[in-house]
Amino acid sequence: MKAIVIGAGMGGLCAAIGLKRIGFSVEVYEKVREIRPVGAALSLWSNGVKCLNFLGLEKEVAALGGAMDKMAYHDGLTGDEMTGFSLDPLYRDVGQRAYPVARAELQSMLMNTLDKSEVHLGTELISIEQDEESVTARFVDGSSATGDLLIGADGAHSVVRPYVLGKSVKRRYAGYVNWNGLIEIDDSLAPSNQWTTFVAEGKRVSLMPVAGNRFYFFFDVPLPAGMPNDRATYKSELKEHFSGWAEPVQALIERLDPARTNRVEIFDIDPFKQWSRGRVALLGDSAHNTAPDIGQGGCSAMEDAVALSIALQTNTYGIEDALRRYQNRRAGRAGELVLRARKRCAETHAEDPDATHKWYESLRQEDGSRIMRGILSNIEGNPLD
Ligand code: URC
Repeated sequence: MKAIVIGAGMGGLCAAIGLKRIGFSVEVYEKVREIRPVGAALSLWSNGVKCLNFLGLEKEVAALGGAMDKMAYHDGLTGDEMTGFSLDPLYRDVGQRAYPVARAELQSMLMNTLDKSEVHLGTELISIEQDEESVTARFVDGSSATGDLLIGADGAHSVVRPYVLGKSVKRRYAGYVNWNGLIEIDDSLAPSNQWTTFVAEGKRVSLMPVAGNRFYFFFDVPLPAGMPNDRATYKSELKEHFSGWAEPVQALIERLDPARTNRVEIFDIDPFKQWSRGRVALLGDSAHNTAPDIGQGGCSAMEDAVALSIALQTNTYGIEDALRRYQNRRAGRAGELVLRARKRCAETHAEDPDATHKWYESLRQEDGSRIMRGILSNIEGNPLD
């Protein structure tokens, strides 16, 4: 059996690794010559880590993960701690730590797990054809690839998605801009083993440890879409948006390197249930483009990869049946996470200022149990609980 995977992002590579493990041969096709993720890092909550463990990458992911032992919220303006607690009870409940990781490092670790000959960079898909026997992908350069199935792991702007759905879907602007990057850990910014978030005015600033003595940082600011994106003004814009905020936030803005900071307008897509068409199925952002507000986008793609290999391990009734079972197993859960992220996004970014004010008040009463219950409910329901 041969699988054609379109897209060499995290989802596509994990799918290829999973399919190889069940004996499929794989060919991955990626349109760009070099993958440049839009985010500097990402949260691998315990469900994502379990998926990588299942794919045989336990040691590798642990080596990339930051020591996120604790979590805290601070008032962005005064700097006062609103709540702070150990994440250990959560990790014990689910049987696995979480690992924030640098995206580029995760990407190259996954890439190195495959043979070089299995990944074709700079090969852009233009069309798909299938019949009872096989599926063929045709590429811009005139080449083509034929296999038993095709996985569309080609991201938020997927070309495979309209093929599967028979129509295009619109992305929805989530209402905020996210600046993100990596910075050397320094205790004057936040404790080195803590996920620290400063909140006020419907904005937030967050620092998460990743391996190599670095924090992943991100700033969220509710803003209209389509404003100019100019590196030269990142610092002055952030200084203005966060004027009057606490000292660690000012120090972070001062120290960040605009040349290596990303500015991303955040979009998501209304969940949809049709992920497969015959021998073709969607996976990762092409199937469930989410806002990053619960840190589940990458994890969900990894869950897809594991569920796909589990579904395809049994193909008594053929590939189409296995892909339909994969779709039926995944679409509900992944869609639910998209909607949860949307809900958290609304509360964090003051879509309703009163609700956000109430949330700030509740953080001051929080001992960690309510927040950990929320995170737990995102983690549970994964294919490897
Ligand atoms: N929660 C996360 C978030 N990760 O676990 C993450 C968030 N990354 O709210 N936001 C973001 O950009």
